[in-house]
Amino acid sequence: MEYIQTENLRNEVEQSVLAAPVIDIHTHLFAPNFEPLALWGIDEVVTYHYLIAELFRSWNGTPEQFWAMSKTQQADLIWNVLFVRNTPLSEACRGVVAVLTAFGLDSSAPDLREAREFFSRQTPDEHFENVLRIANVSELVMTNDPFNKTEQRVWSEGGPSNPKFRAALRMDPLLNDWPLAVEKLSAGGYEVHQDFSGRTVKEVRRFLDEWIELMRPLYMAVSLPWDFRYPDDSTRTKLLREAILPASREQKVPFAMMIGVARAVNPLLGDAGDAVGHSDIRSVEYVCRENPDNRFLVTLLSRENQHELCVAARKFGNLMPFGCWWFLNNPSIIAEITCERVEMLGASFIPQHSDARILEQVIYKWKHSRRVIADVLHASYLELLHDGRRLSRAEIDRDVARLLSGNFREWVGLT
Ligand code: RAT
Ligand code: ZN
Repeated sequence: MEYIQTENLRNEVEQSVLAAPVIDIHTHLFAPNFEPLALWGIDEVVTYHYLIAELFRSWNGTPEQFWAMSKTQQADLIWNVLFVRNTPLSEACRGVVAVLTAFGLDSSAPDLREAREFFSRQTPDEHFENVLRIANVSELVMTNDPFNKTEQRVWSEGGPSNPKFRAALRMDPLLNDWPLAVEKLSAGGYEVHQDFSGRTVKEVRRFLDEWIELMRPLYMAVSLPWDFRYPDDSTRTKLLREAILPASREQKVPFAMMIGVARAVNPLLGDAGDAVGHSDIRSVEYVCRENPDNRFLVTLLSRENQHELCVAARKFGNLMPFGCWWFLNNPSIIAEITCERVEMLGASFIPQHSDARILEQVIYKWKHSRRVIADVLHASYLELLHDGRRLSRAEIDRDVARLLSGNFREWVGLT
């Protein structure tokens, strides 16, 4: 067995992390045949909602003025304000720069003309493959809303045109807006009632089973508000306990909880108007304790919750922490979270997901995350060498493979 010398360690870890294909376990991307949901191209990249939020830090217009513009005008404005009149220092801005650079485009350009010409020459099927190849993403998981009309059409016609796009059955309407869900379920022929009377629970279960059969999702998922409590006397607890968790258990489809959103603190900004709140880790522990035969994927939005999540994962083998979500997806915070996870959990977690909404974003989100993950692993291995352990490249590759794909594959039973 050949062991790694300290001076070669950085190189070996970096090579390993760059070479390992990743499974991107949570995105908002869609295969090309989900058009118009499948977003790609420069105008989409530049009007990402993270950048819309940043526009209002440096532009004096109003949200009403912004929303009255066409997408092209919005992109031109954001480009001018955040990339020409200011240095694109923020993580979301830097991401656009990295995407342009990956395609050999000039990120210092005064306007988007050259980039628009480039993207208009791409054909979706090839371009999608090309982007996934550049990002070294082997498979990715979409966010699939069974109440969406386009989704219903695509799934009834046989599902994604590209098999690398896997499904996640998103439960938000059901768990976060029960009156609306009752309307939609009733319209779909399910016999459900606001007060849960009659066949309601059975019918919700029928709805879930039918969509699991159709989509073959790798997991079910919900984003939950920061003040989520379990159990309580809400319809959410009832639905979880009587329909969703039994379905998840019996069908062996893990349940993902993404907790910590404060929705629409500034509703004028649309998707850019959400914020963060501290969540209750006792509720996560309660769910895991009450349902030992269920598997959970959990990510929390508040930085202050991350240590608690690591502790909870040490107590519950059915809890898999994942990703540095949304406002946490910044290099300094990814470094901190990944470091504490390695120190408390070894390699038994899923360090990151991209949350990409626009195809090309996987290029920068994974470029940036891989770099931080490599830094953290390097520092951890260095400590291990100092403590006297020998280390081979095969061992590093084994850890990296677990982190970037193996843990998820095993958790969801993906072969
Ligand atoms: O990260 C985001 O783009 C958010 O707007 C949300 O989509 C969040 O990731 C979610 O899945 O709810
Ligand atoms: Zn998301």
